[in-house]
Amino acid sequence: NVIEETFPVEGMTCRGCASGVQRSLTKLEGVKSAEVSLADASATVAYDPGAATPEQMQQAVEKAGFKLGKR
Ligand code: 9UX
Repeated sequence: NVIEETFPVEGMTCRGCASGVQRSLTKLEGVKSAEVSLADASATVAYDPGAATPEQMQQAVEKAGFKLGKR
């Protein structure tokens, strides 16, 4: 089971930031793919809700230096 959700992302100022957010999300178990938009300040994540939670994504993104908000 894979669902797709879009979350707001705070703090991205360049394309490198967006890559960093994408990398930290896709490293997570249960995250299938992540599409991060610098222009929209958002991350669209395809994930298995039984294997990954938005809370885990928030922690991973925070470690990378950014903030993932609630959808
Ligand atoms: Mo460069 Mo974007 O440090 O943080 S990747 S501004």
